[in-house]
Amino acid sequence: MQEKISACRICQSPGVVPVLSLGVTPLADGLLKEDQISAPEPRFPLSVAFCPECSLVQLQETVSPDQLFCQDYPYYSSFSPALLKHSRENALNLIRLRNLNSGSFVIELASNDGYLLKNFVEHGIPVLGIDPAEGPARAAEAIGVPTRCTFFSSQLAQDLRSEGKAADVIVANNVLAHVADTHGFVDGIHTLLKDTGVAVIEAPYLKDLVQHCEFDTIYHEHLCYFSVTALDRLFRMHGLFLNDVERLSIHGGSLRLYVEKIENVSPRVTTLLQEEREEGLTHVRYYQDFASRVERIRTELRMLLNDLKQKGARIAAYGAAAKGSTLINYCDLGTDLIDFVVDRNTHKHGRYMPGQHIPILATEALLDKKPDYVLLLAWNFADEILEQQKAYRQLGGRFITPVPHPRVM
Ligand code: JHZ
Repeated sequence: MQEKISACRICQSPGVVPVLSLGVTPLADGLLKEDQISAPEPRFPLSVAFCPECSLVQLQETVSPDQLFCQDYPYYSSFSPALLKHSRENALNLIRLRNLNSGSFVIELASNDGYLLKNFVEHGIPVLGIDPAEGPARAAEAIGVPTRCTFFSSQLAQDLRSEGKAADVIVANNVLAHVADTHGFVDGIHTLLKDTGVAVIEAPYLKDLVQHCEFDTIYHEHLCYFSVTALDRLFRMHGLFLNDVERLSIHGGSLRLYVEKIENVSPRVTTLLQEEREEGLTHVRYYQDFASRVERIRTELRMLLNDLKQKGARIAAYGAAAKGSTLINYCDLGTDLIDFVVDRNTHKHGRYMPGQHIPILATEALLDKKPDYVLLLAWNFADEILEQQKAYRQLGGRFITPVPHPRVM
């Protein structure tokens, strides 16, 4: 099921302007089992638009959340050591800054397999995770992170409030962009937050996406691509204030937002708002050459891989990431070019990449099969992966990064 928006997801203005189309693609996390590869796969248009009124960059289509996130969702945060480290530092920092203790309450929206909340549990701080994906939610429970397996909404927030629950800290990482009912979600945060509480939210930063041409992070799960300008307006519509912001390098460049009920805006927020205005993120012109830069990456990447293939090279890929699915489908990289994809996530092994049906194997396959080149689909974890694959590289194996320009590393 899919619906096309008729107005901006935040300000409801009808005049959104299309800026990029990535064609009609399968669902990025819809990894296939062996018995599914001969059946037709659902495919949906993947096109991005800009709202001149509130500056929100957004997908024009909404695929049903049940289809995207519930059963069989293969993303488990804990398979990425760098993400675990990043999340632990975030948790320890919050414990210190907010003086959290056994009398506090931390709620995480999209808590996945408990990768972050486990750090609060370890310090005796009561927590609740909320996540609709069954497998990851079960994994969280198994490590002692209480989890409700459901979508977060304004209704759920009201239900929790009537159970007497209210949060000192709400964490919501890489989920705000995923929700179709953006207003219901933010309203729910307002309901669930104590008057003195803080919501700490991470989301990929639109400016990094455009500057580094990270077009592969566009897929049906990501409905919004946020600037500080659009976020500031969104929170104010719900009586919340974006009081502080940090820029992070995770996932190709993200924002960490500190949102509260009492207005106390730091100069870091005003500086970013001003920079966005000066650099033009609030105007459609900023996005107009994006589509041609994306096309150039496709042409250059196909040329590079075809050239290597013609010279007799064997090519694999690393990371059965959602962004990898956008990349291989938009660039039409199939089994004629890429023999297999490796990934550490055991839930992905034995499956096939959506659309192109490239098999997914354990990372040991790189040493077993010794491909000459590996296309780095999870380029956002390049440092960690290159370090981890030292043995393969010492045998002469080379990595290729697709963005911001395809090149052999
Ligand atoms: P990764 C995810 O997207 C999920 P994806 C989600 N859609 C989102 O919003 C973004 O993050 C922000 C593997 N790996 O995390 C694990 C190794 O095998 O970049 C993953 O399968 N070895 C909610 O899926 C994949 O690569 C490693 O050493 O695009 C990385 O996927 C490491 C570090 C990762 O994001």
